[in-house]
Amino acid sequence: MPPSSLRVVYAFAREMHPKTSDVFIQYGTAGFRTKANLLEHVVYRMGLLAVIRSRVKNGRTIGMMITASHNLEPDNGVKLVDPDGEMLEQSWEEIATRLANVSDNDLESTTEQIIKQVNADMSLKASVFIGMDTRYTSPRLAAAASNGVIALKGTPREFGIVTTPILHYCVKCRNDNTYGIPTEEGYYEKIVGAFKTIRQKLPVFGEYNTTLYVDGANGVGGKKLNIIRKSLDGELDLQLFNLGGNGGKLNLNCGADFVKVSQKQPVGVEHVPYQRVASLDGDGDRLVYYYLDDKENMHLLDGDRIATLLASYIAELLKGAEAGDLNMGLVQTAYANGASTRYITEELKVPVTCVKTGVKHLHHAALSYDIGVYFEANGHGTVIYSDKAKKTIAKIAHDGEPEQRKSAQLLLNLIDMTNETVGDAISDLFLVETVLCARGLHARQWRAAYADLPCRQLKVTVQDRNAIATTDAERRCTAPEGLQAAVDALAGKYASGRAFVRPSGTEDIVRVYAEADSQLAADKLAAEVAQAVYELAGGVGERPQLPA
Ligand code: 16G
Ligand code: MG
Repeated sequence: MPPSSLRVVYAFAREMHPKTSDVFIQYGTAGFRTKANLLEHVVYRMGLLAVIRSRVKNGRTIGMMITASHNLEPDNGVKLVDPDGEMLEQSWEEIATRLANVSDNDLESTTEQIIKQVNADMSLKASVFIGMDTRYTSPRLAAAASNGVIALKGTPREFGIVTTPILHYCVKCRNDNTYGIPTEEGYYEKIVGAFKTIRQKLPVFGEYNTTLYVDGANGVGGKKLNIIRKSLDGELDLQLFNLGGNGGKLNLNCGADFVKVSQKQPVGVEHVPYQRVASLDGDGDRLVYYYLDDKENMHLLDGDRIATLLASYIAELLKGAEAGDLNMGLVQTAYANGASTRYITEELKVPVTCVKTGVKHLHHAALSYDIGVYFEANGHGTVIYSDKAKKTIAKIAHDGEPEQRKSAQLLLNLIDMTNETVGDAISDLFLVETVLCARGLHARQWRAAYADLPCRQLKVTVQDRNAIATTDAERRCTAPEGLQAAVDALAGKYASGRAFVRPSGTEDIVRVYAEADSQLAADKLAAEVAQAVYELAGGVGERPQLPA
């Protein structure tokens, strides 16, 4: 494409998606995320970048997802999905940030520079899949994304309202047709189809019951489960709450993030003692479970629990299949409860890697195992299987002894049920339900595997959150001076005390995490560390209070 045709890039910007704000915006852990009214020009420009990226990848399809996940309704965001359905390559984050922040007048020349820098052949075809969540600002932003794609003569395809993981899945399938059919229906066929197949083989027994309550966070995940529910033929009795009607607000006092962070039950869900409830986030890529006991105490089953449940079942099947040469590992972040890490290494005897927050880091680390199980404590995660693992399991399923074959075939069904591109609440929900059913477990028994250390998370507002620098997978901080020593001294006062501090990648705040052997101790430790952050890292606003 001759540079002169880049003029249309400017024309679209000026006429339809002008930059109206000078606030600097950064491509963070999960793309750009801020107030929706500051995003239109950013999303338009990401449409441009998606086309350039598609051409650099020889015309393979790139994804764009319009969502702000678990944030409240006024926010929105955009992230790019690479051809294999994974997050945008990290080296492009800086390019995305640059393109998002230049003035409209410099947009044409910056676009040209980027095309040169990444060596994109602009004569190639380009294809971009666009999805959005249920926010009322999403359609407008999706249109801006399409215009960006069109401005550089790429081909946009709009998927409408889909979960983030469905979009990732479709991108992957479009570029690798052995993975599945790149449509929402193709996704249901594969994932729900595998669930139904496995249910035929595993009769319901023991303490497992087929009723599952679901908190849909008033977002897209619950809506999709409502479609799936009708095709489940009674294998699973989904009772859905927070589907977005009846004045329910997206992620407000409900959803996976609310449940995990506040450790409170969501609004809008009917409560029956000991009934297990699955809570999704707004864009359907996180899942946590919980139940209330007869005194209304909440018992949370978070991403750590899901990881251990899945890993132990996969290990059992691998043993049954006698696929001993396949190694499995688990990837967590600093937020993983210390008790879970101990259980995985000492009881399950599965190796654990700890990495920085953000799916791209977990996914990357999980690739180093034949079978990598990765989960953040917040409920974002999946299982990925190497080609070697898939081939070995398929071979045993075909040629093995009868008992080996049975286990290997179950593993193949599990692989089909898994969205390997990214953490997926719907796929994870079916995986969890499969393991609970296979083992005849009640949620209480699932929870009995180990006892969580009580924990607390807090936020602190500071002048510049980047003043906090971390190392060792965010478990220690190297700046500002004296902060780590203060954290060490505070944590040392409590039995099983552990705490860390990190700048958020999605909000302009610093996060504090603490755990200890009692809830009161964890609450105190978190508050004391928050005070240390406030004092040593330039806190603004009210000083954090100690618990009464
Ligand atoms: C994003 C990340 C999530 C991470 C969270 C941390 C992806 C797809 N999502 O939502 O994995 O846990 O950010 O947020 O990577 P924070 O940096 O604000 O704590
Ligand atoms: Mg999400």
